[in-house]
Amino acid sequence: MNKSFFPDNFLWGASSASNQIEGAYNEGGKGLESTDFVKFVEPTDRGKGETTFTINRKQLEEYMKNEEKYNFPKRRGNDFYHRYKEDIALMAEMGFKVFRLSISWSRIYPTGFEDEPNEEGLAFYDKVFDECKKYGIEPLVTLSHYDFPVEICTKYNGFESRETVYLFVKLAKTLFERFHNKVKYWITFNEINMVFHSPFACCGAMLDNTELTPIQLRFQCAYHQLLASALAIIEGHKIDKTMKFGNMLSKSVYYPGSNKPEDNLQQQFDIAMDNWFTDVQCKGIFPYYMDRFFKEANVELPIQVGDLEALREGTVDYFTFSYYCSVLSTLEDGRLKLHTTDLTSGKKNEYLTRSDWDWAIDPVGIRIALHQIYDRYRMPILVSECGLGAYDKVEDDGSIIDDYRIEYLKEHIKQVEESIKDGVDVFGFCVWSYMDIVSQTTSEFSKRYGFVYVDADDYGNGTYDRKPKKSFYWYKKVIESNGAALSNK
Ligand code: BGP
Repeated sequence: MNKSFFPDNFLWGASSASNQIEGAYNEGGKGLESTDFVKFVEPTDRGKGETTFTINRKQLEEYMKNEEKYNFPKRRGNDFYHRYKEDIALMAEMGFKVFRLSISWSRIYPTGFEDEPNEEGLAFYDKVFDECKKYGIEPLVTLSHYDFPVEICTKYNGFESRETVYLFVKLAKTLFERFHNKVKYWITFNEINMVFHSPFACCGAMLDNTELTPIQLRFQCAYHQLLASALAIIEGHKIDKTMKFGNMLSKSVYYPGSNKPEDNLQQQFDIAMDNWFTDVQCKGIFPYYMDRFFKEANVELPIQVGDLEALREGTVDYFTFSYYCSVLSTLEDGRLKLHTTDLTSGKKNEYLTRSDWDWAIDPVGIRIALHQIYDRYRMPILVSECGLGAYDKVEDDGSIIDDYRIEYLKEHIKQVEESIKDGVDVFGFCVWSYMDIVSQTTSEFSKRYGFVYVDADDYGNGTYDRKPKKSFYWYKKVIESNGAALSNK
């Protein structure tokens, strides 16, 4: 067997988000959340004004009035709420050391505005953490992963308002006080920089529910999340010094679209925009180049007295990021621009193959990402998401032979190992996802990421029974051997 270069106690596992797995959207005292109103759009209708990731105020009102007319898959998830015991037992069978999950805000504070938390919601997560503990699995908890009590969206336009910062800190304090003995690792916001793509998904803000320009709205929401993250970390450290807090970045690796200096400049700009978030979260400072950008884009950050001190104090203890693919940066019309489109648009890299959903497959990119991050921040890093969404086929004998997923993961994890050999401090790797779950961007069930097949379709048909795929047994061996068996079939 090959030698392993992964450190002892390396956190092997997988990730999830409450709105994509739990279902039970109206059980246990839970309030309605933003993702309960993101409908399924038939693939043939996509791109015809029908968005799958973002909704506006007008749509939200229609969906609230006529709920029964639409298919909202995130209300169903994969039924984790009822099957968490079975699911965590499967994770344990694979040998997971860590399970990343998020807390549904509206399970704890149904509208966000209550003074007292919903005990039934807290009790549910208590049971989940206890179940993890039973198998020695470390829970890694994201406080906010793309879901917001819907009243915060309609009333405050999500993180446009500073009031939402305080509601979030109230949530964070409640969770830290309740769970500090059960949860050591926390992440404040999932993919904080995705506000460029979807202010609704990332911050609960709708572009037609505001007086602000789209760019002011994006940066105002982002600023408020950075502040909320820092304030939560300050509170967390006061409650229990042993808790560790991480940021999270959606890390697309940018390559220049050509060797034209202008494309290199755009690439540098794209990286710089991501660094704006992480410089604040990791170093507590704003990078120098943003002053000019804000001035020219007419953006004003709503900084108040005491904020800068809080941002300096509430920095993170470790770095996390999701990585799925690389993208090409090209400068068009001679103007540097913010990357607000999705991962499939723009020029395609001729050297890379693409997934069923047209995302470039680029294992070397994750090594580049790890170096870019470590070189700038010198912090322990955990890869909080990486995986392949694909159509899976159930064979006549019931098996699911997902060799393409094994290949994808194998090549990416090998590159993580290379970076460890290079000297990067990586302490964990979470695959997206542990089993099939509802897709975040398209709300499909047929975009499958898991080691375990779930018998469900885009419309909620199926038994929701679980069945390990071939990759399940492969990952089990990888974990058992602490990475030494990576190349095995
Ligand atoms: C990330 C999100 C996840 C997840 C993943 C895959 O951006 O943090 O929630 O779903 O992307 O995306 P999708 O489900 O759209 O394929």
